[in-house]
Amino acid sequence: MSTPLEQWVESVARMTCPEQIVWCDGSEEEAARIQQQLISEGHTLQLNEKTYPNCLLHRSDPSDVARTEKVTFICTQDKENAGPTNNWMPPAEAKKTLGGLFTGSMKGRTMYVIPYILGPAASSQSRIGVELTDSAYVVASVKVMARMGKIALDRLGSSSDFVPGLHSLGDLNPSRRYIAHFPEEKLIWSIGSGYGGNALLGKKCFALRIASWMAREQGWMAEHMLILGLEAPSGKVTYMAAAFPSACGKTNLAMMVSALENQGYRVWTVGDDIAWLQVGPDGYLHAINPEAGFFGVAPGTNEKTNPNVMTALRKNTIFTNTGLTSRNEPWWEGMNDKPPAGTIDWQGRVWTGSNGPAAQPNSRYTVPAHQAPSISPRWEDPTGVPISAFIFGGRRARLAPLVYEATNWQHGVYVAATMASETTAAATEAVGVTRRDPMAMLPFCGYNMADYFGHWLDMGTRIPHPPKIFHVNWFRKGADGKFLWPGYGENVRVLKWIMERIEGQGAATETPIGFVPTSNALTLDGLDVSRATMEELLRVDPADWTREHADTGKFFQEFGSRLPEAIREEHKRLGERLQRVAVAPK
Ligand code: OXD
Ligand code: MN
Repeated sequence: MSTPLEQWVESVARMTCPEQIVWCDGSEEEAARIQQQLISEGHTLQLNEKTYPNCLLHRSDPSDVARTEKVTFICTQDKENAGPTNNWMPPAEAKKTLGGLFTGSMKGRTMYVIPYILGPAASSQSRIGVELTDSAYVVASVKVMARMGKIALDRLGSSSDFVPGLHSLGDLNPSRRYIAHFPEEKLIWSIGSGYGGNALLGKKCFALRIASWMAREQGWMAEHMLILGLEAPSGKVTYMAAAFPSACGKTNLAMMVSALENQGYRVWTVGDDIAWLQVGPDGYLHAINPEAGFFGVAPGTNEKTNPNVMTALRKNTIFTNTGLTSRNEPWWEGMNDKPPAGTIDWQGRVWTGSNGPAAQPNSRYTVPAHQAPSISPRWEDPTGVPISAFIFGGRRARLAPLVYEATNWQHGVYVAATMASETTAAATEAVGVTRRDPMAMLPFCGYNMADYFGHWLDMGTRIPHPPKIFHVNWFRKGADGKFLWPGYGENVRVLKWIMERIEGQGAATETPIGFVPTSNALTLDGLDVSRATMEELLRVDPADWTREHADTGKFFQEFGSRLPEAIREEHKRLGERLQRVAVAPK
């Protein structure tokens, strides 16, 4: 008798017609074979064996370099369940359209069967997925990003409890590219793209879109969040999870070298992109990192912005779409001043400076998490780490103060639901436009966002010791257009204040938007930021916030009557508080 997995593999093979089927075991021998396969295909190079041992540079099709949200679909029976912020297709139509493209799509190719575990192998919070793909690059990447092969197959046994994900490169033509999710069936179909976020189905597709649906059904949370631990001089570690839209510095924050290390404050990395959270027997929300690697944005990464990752990526790393120096090393804008002479750009052309950047703006490194010097000793703890704070943030040149604290869970959910950010290169849409991005989940929520807000509100009633909720903005600019806050390792000063607030300390003033630190509440020793700049960083401008309030009101209208009453109530209260300060005598 064949297992449910074997039956599914057979049925997919009948549709896609691969030349051969390879079941991945996750061994080192297999990894070496896959590397050779990639190199022989001609789009992947081995990097300098001395300075970047066991590292590859992969060049993707130039039309296939980022997530394509326009062709990402949530295919629920009822359109309303996908909600106004997702693209929707009826499941039958999606099966027909994509089925047509999958038919015969693997002719002459190998179909790899990749069983993988999301989360620590020994954790009951972990889940199993299986990806079928005709891309060797996907196999090599999943090896870094998840626990894959025999370990997953052994855990699965003959069970049907896995999320199936079917992926084919198809012909890479953007007009025949689709990323379809069937949350009711817990199924993923993706065709026409080899880019990580579209093709590594365990990442955004399963760990966020499908998992967010499962989490609501089962009473847990799947969030687009880093997880870090802030160690205090006493040795106590306070864990925090933070959500920022794509390419807003989650990886850098999670791996930060603290500017207050000499005072005994140190940051430990548990995860850099996704958190799965469940209420533990101790009444705290416990987070695991479903991933085993970091798929980070390369440009802008350097010894100052993220020294830990610069150390981590010196071995066993896959670089995608970076430049290549004549020493056979990767190079990207922001690594140092200027590419060395003879650098080849991400499309394999000699870099001249006038034909675009050396590295594609969304070029990436894929690196095993355990290689980070900052990796937490608890990063694979099967029970996860207890979360004391949620931090939300975005790029806001003007509006939001450096940090503020929500007054309670319901208000915090409202703060998170009203998040917005200026867009980046992580998706193919226009860069630099302000868009609403609740909980940084806009592209990743697998169901109606109004119901997702409802799930957050509901979770608040189920967590005996809920995390406190904060909002940060590292990106505020002065009148001269320059960033006011130095960011990176200095962000630990904000984390320290957050930790103090959790402990019932940390000075703050109440404003219409929440608690903002007093201008002397942050530890600023050794930092050259004037008092005036600090005041500007912490300023809450009622006129700006009144405009913001109106804008969020418009966004919320999209959800009609499905928007939870508690969100409406918080919105109304913020409006009233803003009005009160506007009319208060100076
Ligand atoms: C990512 C993203 O790759 O959010 O993590 O786009
Ligand atoms: Mn992300």
